[in-house]
This record gives sequence, structure tokens and C-alpha cells, in this order.
Amino acid sequence: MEFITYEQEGYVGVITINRPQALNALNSQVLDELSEVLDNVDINTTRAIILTGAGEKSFVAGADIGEMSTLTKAEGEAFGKKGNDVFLKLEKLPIPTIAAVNGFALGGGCEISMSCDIRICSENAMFGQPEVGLGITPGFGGTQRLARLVSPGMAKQLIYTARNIKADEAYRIGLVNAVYPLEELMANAKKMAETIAKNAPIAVRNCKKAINDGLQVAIDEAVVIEEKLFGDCFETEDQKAGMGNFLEKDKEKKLKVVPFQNK
Ligand code: CO8
Repeated sequence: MEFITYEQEGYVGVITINRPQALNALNSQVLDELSEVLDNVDINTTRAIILTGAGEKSFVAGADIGEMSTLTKAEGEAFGKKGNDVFLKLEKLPIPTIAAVNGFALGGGCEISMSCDIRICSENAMFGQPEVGLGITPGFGGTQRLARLVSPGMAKQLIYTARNIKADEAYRIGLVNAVYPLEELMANAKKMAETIAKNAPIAVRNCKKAINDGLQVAIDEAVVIEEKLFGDCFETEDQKAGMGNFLEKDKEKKLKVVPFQNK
């Protein structure tokens, strides 16, 4: 692969978008490579994924403007679909994903971060949907996910004005969960990923699915989704060990057994 690297440390996988000549902008090849990497994540040996950008300046500076500049209407729609398909694959990955946003997250960069479960960023991060200034809409899920993540009013303001916001404002509006000095960002992303990885993996996956699927439907349907995924945890080794250890008051065993159970 030319533009994506994947590294696995224990249960944690790190995907890095590495196209420094364009501040990690997403062209078709980057999207194809990302799709392939996601297809190859072994969810039985990986319990959390961190997505970041190479370098100290940019997470992802958007979709590739050069590639988009000559598209026809049909090609534009197809490019939008290509991005959306990859971002949906990322969003639906059964295991938790953390975007470690280390600089510019503009346009498609903000959009890919919103396809992750959790966003944390560095102090130099900058978020925004500058698309209307380029004569297009945020077409990699931005009109949908930003409105769901912050609020429709805030999303509309950011999208209509095309104003970029710094890390502190992204934190204030709930777009990111935490802000760290750049040099501490990856350590904190890994710490969070490892904390997640210590918990029962089937239960964690089912929580992700319950939240994601439940948010798409009315509450009475959502609680049925939750019930099924709750029931699905029973009779697993993790459920037996986790509850058994609690009842036996064996904290040592709990720590030793639960993190190493798998489906
Ligand atoms: N696409 C292509 N190349 C880019 C992009 C990009 N999005 N961003 C930066 N680059 C390139 C620059 O052209 C430059 O290349 P070169 O050295 O060959 O001239 C190199 O990266 C370095 O960039 P700058 O010299 O501009 O670096 P600065 O530090 O001066 O500025 C900025 C950094 C502020 C990030 C600036 O590069 C910038 O404004 N970039 C564009 C940001 C942007 O508008 N992003 C949104 C793009 S649109 C989008 O993402 C749509 C998503 C939905 C698509 C739906 C499809 C239908």
C-alpha cells in the first residue's frame, strides 16, 4: 500500500493515512486502500482501532480537490458514494474506533473522523466543513453526521459559513471528547484503546451495535435491539467469568480472565 499503514500492538490496531504531499487528502487510491485495510482487520485479535494522519500538521485535509475539480455530475455522485461506502464500512466495523486527530480535519477529514466512534485531538487540530466555499456540499457524510453529533443548528452554522474551528471550540461543542498536546495525543489514544481492550470484547461490540443501530430507529424499536444484544452476551465465557469472578470476589482472577476471553 502506498498511502495507508497498519500496525498492530497487542489488541490495538493503528491505521495511519500517509500522503504528506497533500496533507493526507483523500484521493480515490487512499479510499481504496483504506477500504482494503478495513476488510483485513481481524476482529478476533483486534479490540480497538486508532485512525490518525501521518506527520504533525494534518490529520486529513479533505477530499482531494485536484481530483474532484474536473468531475461531471455523475462522477461527482460516484465519488461521493465511494467515500460514503468506505466511511460506512469504518462506522460499522464491529470493534471500537478512535480518531486521533493530529491537525487539519477539514471537509472529508472532519467527515472521516465523524465515522469513528470517538474523536480526540491535539491542540493544533482544526475542524471544519469548507465545502460550500468550493461550490460543493459536504458529501462524505458531513451533512448527516455533523448534525447528529453536535446539533442540527450548530451543524448548519458550521456548514453554511464554512468556518473552521480550533480544538477548544470543537471540544466545547462536543465534536471531540478531549484535547491533548500533540506529543501526548497518540499515547492517550493508545491508553484509551487499551482500556477498551481490557473489557469483554463481545459485550463491547454489542454496545457499539446497540448504540449505532438504536440511533437510527424510534425508541421502542431501539430498546428491542438492545434487548437482543444484551441477551446475546449471556452464556459467553466473558459473561460467566466476569460475573463469576465478581461473585467469588476474586479481583485478581477477574483481571486475568476477562481480558483474554474471545468469541
Ligand atoms: N486536496 C488536494 N491537495 C491538498 C488538499 C486537498 N484537500 N489540502 C492540501 N493539499 C495540498 C496543497 O495543494 C499543497 O500541495 P503543493 O505543495 O503541491 O502545492 C500541500 O497539500 C500543502 O498544502 P498548503 O501549501 O496549502 O499548506 P498550508 O499549510 O498553507 O495550508 C490548509 C493548509 C489550510 C489545510 C490548506 O492546504 C487548505 O485549505 N487545504 C484545503 C482544505 C479543504 O478545503 N478541504 C476540503 C476539501 S473538499 C472535501 O473534503 C469534500 C469532501 C466531500 C466530497 C464529496 C465528493 C462528491
